[in-house]
Amino acid sequence: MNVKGKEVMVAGAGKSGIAAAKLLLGLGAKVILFDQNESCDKQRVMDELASDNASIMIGTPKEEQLQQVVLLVMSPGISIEAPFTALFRNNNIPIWSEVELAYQFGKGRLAAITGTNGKTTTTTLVGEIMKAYYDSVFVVGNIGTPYTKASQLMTDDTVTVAEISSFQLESIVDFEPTVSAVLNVTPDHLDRHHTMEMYAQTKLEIASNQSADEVIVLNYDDDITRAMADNVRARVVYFSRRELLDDGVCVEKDAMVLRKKGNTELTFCKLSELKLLGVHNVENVLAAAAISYFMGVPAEVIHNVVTQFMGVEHRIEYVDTVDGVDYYNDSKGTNPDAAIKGIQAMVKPTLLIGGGYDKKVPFDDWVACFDGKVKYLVLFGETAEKIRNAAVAQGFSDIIMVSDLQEAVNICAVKAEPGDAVLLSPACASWDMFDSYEQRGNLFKEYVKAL
Ligand code: UMA
Repeated sequence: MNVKGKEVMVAGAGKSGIAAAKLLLGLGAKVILFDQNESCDKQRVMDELASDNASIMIGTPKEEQLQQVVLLVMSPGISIEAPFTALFRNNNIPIWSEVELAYQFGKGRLAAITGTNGKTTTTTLVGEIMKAYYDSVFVVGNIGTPYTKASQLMTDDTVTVAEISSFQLESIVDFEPTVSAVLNVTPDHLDRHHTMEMYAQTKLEIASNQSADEVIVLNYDDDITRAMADNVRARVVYFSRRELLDDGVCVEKDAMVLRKKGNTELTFCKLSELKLLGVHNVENVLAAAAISYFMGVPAEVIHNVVTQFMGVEHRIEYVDTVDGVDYYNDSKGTNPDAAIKGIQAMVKPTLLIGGGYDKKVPFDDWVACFDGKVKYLVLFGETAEKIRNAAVAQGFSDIIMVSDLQEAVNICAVKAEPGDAVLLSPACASWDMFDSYEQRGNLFKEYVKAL
């Protein structure tokens, strides 16, 4: 689509909306940004865009404002079911997600990674591997840097590594990764996607335009992702932590290997060489090795990077030891499955801080994984009551209700004994009380440092 001189609307004036608007302005479009939040700082947005071809309005557009509009670009935080989208559909105006816009005007090859959990670690690791082998590499998407920020900097030799959320996949059109990956699908974002079937279907959109000469990396150990193989055109490469696959990337004795037709072709690394903790990270490294290998990176380069990789911020991140108590920040544990990985990685008696924005998912499986390890469960936020009920129903009653994160940290410091651990792993998004999981994690670290 040629947008030069044309009117394009962008929904949402957050990170994605601003980056999308800047890309469109660079392409010569006239951009009308709109945001439904009354407290959106219009001046700040206009200062950032710094263009006479940009304008911003609060609220949603009216029919009469759409006369000249050729495209609507959606920020990921806004559902494709938002009532205003009907107006655009009725006027036959295409609706693209911000990642579709980035893809349309980007260049080079793309590795796109989705899944409920492990996306950020896997994307970061694939990014590191790519940077060790290729000259022009961008790591973008849900990880925090909008994909549209990089589009105009790309060349035909660029490799883009994109973390892609289900939100971003809702309105893709031509988006076509060279290698895609779906790491796992467990309950999350059901307030937006309604059912697990619709959530999984949205995740599988990542492969909807891939052809037989492209690759999709799927988790063999997850029933939902394993079955996705039946509904894709791309060549399927499975990874498995649990089974010795005839074809795929898996664990053989103490090594991560690539197998073809029942034979071991090559070894990526030994498990004992990894610096990352937890079995979930074995899965992330298997996936990263598979994605990178099929993006053309030799096994020895993959070996060098995965054996040096230390993990990402806000994911079971060691913060400090205060009075003999270890504090860990797992603010990125934003759903029950991620939080299960958090508690499973703990080796000491743990005071667990949880609760947050209500995504309408059950907490029973999380509580079932406490496994005698949780000394106290400290709860705050929108879901505190719901989690307390789930815990009590399973006979767990060492629960402390607090009003905010600061109080949670303080009470943990009082209750913990030397040799214990305190883990912030909320099993919920942060949006009831914070802007983002990063803000929540950074505040946790500040409160710990101030103890
Ligand atoms: N807004 C509306 N109407 C709505 C909802 C939001 O107008 O119905 C406006 C808000 O007022 C705000 C703007 O939209 O001004 C925010 O847009 P956004 O929610 O899309 O947030 P961005 O700042 O653009 O950040 C987004 C991703 N956020 C979400 O998907 C909610 C970031 O993922 C991502 O890093 C960033 O784009 C860059 O690509 C964060 C996230 O929480 C980490 N993702 C979810 C997750 O990982 O579980 C999916």
